Amino acid sequence: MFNVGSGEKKLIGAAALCVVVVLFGTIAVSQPAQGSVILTYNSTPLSEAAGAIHDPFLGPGSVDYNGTTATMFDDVMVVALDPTYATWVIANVIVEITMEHSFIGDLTIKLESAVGTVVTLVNRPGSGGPDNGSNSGGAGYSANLIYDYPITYSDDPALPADPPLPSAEDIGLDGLGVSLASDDVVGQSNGDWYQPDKDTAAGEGLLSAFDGQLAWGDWTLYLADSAAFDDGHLRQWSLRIELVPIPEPATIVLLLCGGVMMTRHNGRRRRV
Ligand SMILES: [Ca+2]
Ligand SMILES: [Ca+2]
Ligand SMILES: [Ca+2]
Repeated sequence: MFNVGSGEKKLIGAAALCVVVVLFGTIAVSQPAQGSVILTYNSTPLSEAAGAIHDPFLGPGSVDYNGTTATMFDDVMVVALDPTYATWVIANVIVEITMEHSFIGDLTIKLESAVGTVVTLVNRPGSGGPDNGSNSGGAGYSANLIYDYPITYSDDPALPADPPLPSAEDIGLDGLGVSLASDDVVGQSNGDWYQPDKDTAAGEGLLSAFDGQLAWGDWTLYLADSAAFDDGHLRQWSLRIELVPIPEPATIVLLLCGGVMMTRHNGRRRRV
């Protein structure tokens, strides 16, 4: 049997209290659906000319995609601060893109959050080429995107998981895994919801990478075309952002408990 002094008893008591409070805090925090809010933002629609996505070899003055966002077509959308949720953080992001293109396998699309995290939504689906703008690795899928069939990118685990959303790398396949024809429309004869591309060389394929961030500020959609012939246009995109409150009570208790334990621990060491 251990002899426990009054100091140790207080320490054990504080630790036990912390465990209890943290447990309750964890339970509260593990229910993000309670008290979460979903905010939706739509970008300003672009004219045909303003939404033209650069196709390589278009001529003097053009900048070919080289794998950097600086060489991609970009469209910025402001997610303005909502004072009601100023300190809430991202729990989920879904993005819908309305565009047209006559060869989806040419496309690389990325989304950058307000704090600068870049996620690759799709990288030349059907092509094993690297994410560097080179036209190597074979042609991708030849099916088309049209304005009437927007495509949604999501890795929300709460969405139907049976079957799970297909990877955007398979966006040009029908339900049987067969390539769509070159004049078929993605989302018309196959699904219009996809998980971000897991094929990307950049390894940035999860929208959950935004979780825990503040949403306020400029979000940027980037698009690039890595193969000559066939091009397209962006018209509009939208963000569905789920926010949850920062788990303040549990966080504060955790910090307080940590401080108490450290103080007592250091105090004991100093007396030895
Ligand atoms: Ca690919
Ligand atoms: Ca086509
Ligand atoms: Ca092209």
